[in-house]
Formats: sequence, C-alpha cells, structure tokens
Amino acid sequence: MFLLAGGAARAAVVGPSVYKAFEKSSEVRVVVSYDPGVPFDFSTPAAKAIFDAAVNLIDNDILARFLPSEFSLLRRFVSVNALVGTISMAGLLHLQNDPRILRIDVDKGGRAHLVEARALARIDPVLSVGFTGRGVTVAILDSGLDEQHPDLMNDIAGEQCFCSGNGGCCPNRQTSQSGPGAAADDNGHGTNVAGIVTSDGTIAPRGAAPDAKVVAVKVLAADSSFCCSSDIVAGLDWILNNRPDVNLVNMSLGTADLFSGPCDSSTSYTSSYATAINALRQRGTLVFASAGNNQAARAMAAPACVANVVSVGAVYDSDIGPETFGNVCTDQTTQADQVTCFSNSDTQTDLFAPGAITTSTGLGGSVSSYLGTSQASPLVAACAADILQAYPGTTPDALEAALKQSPTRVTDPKDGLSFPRLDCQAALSAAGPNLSYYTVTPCRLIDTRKANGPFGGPAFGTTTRMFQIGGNCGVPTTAKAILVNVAAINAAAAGEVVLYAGNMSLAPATKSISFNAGQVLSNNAVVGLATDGSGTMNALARFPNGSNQVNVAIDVYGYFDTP
Ligand SMILES: [Ca+2]
Ligand SMILES: [Ca+2]
Repeated sequence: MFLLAGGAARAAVVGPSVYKAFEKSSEVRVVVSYDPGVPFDFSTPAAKAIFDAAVNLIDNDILARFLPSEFSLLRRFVSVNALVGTISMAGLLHLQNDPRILRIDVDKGGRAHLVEARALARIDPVLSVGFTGRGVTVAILDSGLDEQHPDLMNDIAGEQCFCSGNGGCCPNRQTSQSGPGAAADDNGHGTNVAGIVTSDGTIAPRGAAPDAKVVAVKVLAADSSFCCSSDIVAGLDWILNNRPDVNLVNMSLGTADLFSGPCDSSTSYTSSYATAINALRQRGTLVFASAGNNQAARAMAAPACVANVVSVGAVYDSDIGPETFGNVCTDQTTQADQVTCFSNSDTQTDLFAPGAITTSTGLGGSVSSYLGTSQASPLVAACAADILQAYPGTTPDALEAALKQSPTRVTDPKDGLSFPRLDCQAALSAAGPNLSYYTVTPCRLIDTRKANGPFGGPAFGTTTRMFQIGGNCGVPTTAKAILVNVAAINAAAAGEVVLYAGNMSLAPATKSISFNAGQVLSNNAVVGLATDGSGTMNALARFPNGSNQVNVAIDVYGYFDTP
C-alpha cells in the first residue's frame, strides 16, 4: 500500500460480515458508503441540489474505475452517498484503498416486526381525539396494501416498489416497480399497518387517522422479509425525490442485526438510512420505525436505531391474559401499559404505544389481527397525522417533542429504562400554541328562535350547520376557541348539542350540553374554532331515539388566542 504525501492512506472500514460472506461466495452484495465531500444539507432546494450533484459525480467516478468483473451495480440513489452492488474480492481490494470510501458492509436484510396474529377486538383510544388526519399524507414502507379494500381504496395517493429478494419480489417480479399495482400486498402485514393509520371503519375498526392519505411503498416480500437494507433506503430516497406531499413515514420493520445506541455511523447501510432520514427530516418529514420484537434489552434494529427516527416500542392496551409469543417469550400476566416481553428497548427508544393486540384491515377486504412493535409505530404516526391536521406548520422537532409529552411513563423491566407512552390527547395539546384568554362584552351569537343575535333558526337538528364566529360579537377571526354559554330550550325529546371546530370533518363524541324532553338547560363550554384561520364553528344536535330538533341560544363571553 502507498502512503499519500502528508498523511497516511486511510483504508475504508470493511465490516467483518463481508469477509465472512466471502467464505461462502465469490461475490457479496454490499453497500459502499463514501464521503460526499459536501455538507449533509438538505434544508433548501439549492443545498440539496449540491448534495445530489456530488452523489451523481462520485457514483459515476467510482463505477468508472471498476473492471466489469469487480463490481456489478444493483442500486444507486439520488440523495444518498452510497452504491449497492455485488463485489468480488478483487473489487474489494481495489475499492477499500479509495480514500473517499467510508465503509463497506453486507447489505443486511430483516423482517416485518410482527410476532403472530390473534383475534381480539380493541377500541383505539386515539379515535376520540376528533382530528382525523385530513390533508396529511403518510408513506408506509411495508409489504404493500390491499388496494381494493373498502376501508383503504379511497386513501391511496401513490404506489411504488423496491424489492430485491429472490431476484425481484415486486408484483411484476422485478426489483423495482412504479404506479398503480406496484404495492399490491402478497403478505397482509402492510394492509394491517395501513389500516391502523387510515381505515375508514366500514369493515375493520376505524384507523387513528381515517382521513389521512397513504403512499404505499412495497419493500417486504411475500414472507414479510427484506433481503437488503438498500431496498428500504431506495424507498426513502424515492420519497425524498418524488413525493414532496409526504408528511410522515412509517416503517414497521427492521434488520436482524441489532445496535446499541445510535447506529448512524455503525455500518454503510445504517449510514445510508441515516442520510435519507436526516434529509427527509430537514425538509419537514418525520420518520417513524418500530423498535423490533427480539426481546432485546438496550438494543434495537435498524432503522429504529437511527437517531433522527422516532422509534417506538410496544405495550399492552389491556389485560388480555397470559400471552406467549412464538419462540420469543411469555408474559404470564398482562395489563394496560405493561411493556411487552418481546419489545426491544434502548436508550435510543423514543416512546411506547399500544401494539398488542391490534385488529385492522386484512387481505381480501377482510380484517386481521397482529401484535408487535409493528402495530405500535403506525399508531404514533397516525397520531402525528392528526396533530398535523390541527397544526399544519408543526416542525418535525416540535412534533416529536409533542408526541413525547405524555402524563404516562412506562418502565421496561428488561433494562430498567423508562419511556413516555403515547397519549395523543396530551400530544395534541402540547403541539398547540400557548393561548391567552380575552373577554368580550357578553353577546348573543345564536338564537334559533330568531329573537336576536347574528344567527337565527332553524332549530338544531342532526344535519350539521356551520357558523362564522370570527368577526362577530367581538371575536377576531384568528381566535382558536370561544367560551360560551349554550342553552337548550324545550326540546320534544332527550338529546345533546355538539359544538366543534368548523374544519373538523367528523363531529366529536363529546357534547356541549345534554338535555331531557321539555327542559330548559344551560351550560358553559369551550368550543374550538377552525384551525385554518376561517373562524368557523360547526353545530348539530343528536337524539338517541331518532331524529328531532331543539332550539338553542348561545352567548359568547370570551375567546382564546395566541398572546
Ligand atoms: Ca381512510
Ligand atoms: Ca430517535
């Protein structure tokens, strides 16, 4: 080996797995990561263009130096400083002395993070929050989804596949595929995960963000495995460069190899995950991944171990009796907020969420039940979608901080580490602005008897009415909520009045006042106004014993707005 003038030639770090693989084969599939020579800055289109140009240039230069027998290219990326291909020992010797090369490691694979399926219905506590992910797009890297499922078919915003196992495990039997049909699910895991996010609730239970759109990226084969981390990195690189609409990414999968602490520079493939994930975060896209189900203490799979991933472990949502998980472990007793015996955890694990057991959409338009950290991660991603609907400008840093704002912490007995457990209601509050209360001269907003006030009849019924609150009675259009006294007057039947923000697509389960037939009752209530700046409020009445109507008078006393 030559020594360069002015310093030692720095040989690339070749992972021990590479030499081990050469014992069995003359060619090894590797990820080669290299120094791009420019900053890892994706914060502006111009900075990203500089990075992408460097990647393209160095890719071409490295490839041009190989003999055809030394390296066979399998994948390259737009915005990730790595090459993927099969390399010979001659190619390895040639490459490792290129001073630009950082690491060469085997392109390690892994699996979906499921344990086994069970049939047990459960009620998703996030449903009661009221925000539904409208206007938010979640990319799901998984086995694809059932594109014809009645609960999913109206939610699909795009399909793509990167799947290299068995010479090509995309639906077209190739290693890549684009467009409709590219994410057809031949396993069922991805369909379950997609439903946890966005099921409409007609067949399977409603998802936690039922109005969110989904971009399905198939990266898992029919047996729910992935041969090669570079397929997942290719999916992230594709989202980064082709789907500016994607706000959130979920990966309920991980490598067989486990890592303690941040793995961003542990191997060439983890550094490739990290580059893509950091780039997505810089553009405003937050990435979620399951911690893995290996019963590991102080270790997680990749990509969960990448620092900028929001990594999620699994707790039980209730007492489901003793549970044995395949060959992994047994919990003799189970209860809500108990850390599952199978869930990995580490100092890098960000939070826990219910992942055992989750009934969701299944193949062939059916339902399926899975448990695992695979089910916990999309629940957190769906909660993030709901928060982004409420507060569209929330940055990834603020969103992650809000998701961790939970009154409940759980401790993993395996390693004594303590973590926040997702509380989507608390996260929604934490993501919101600090509001101040402002009084107005008491003012009648609505009187459906047409006595006075800006808004009159008809009496409230089961059809939603929208009122322009901002700009009336001294309430500014920027107001986020109003304090009102709502009176229900002499209805013919028992029922309740529901007041809620004008941009919410579904009325919440909570009510502002309930009443019996013939009663005149009033109640104070804080009512959220539309978060889109329109200052609107929706109102309807519900009657348990069929359709009816009720006269309502609403007086406003004050409003909540940013200081
Ligand atoms: Ca939906
Ligand atoms: Ca993290």
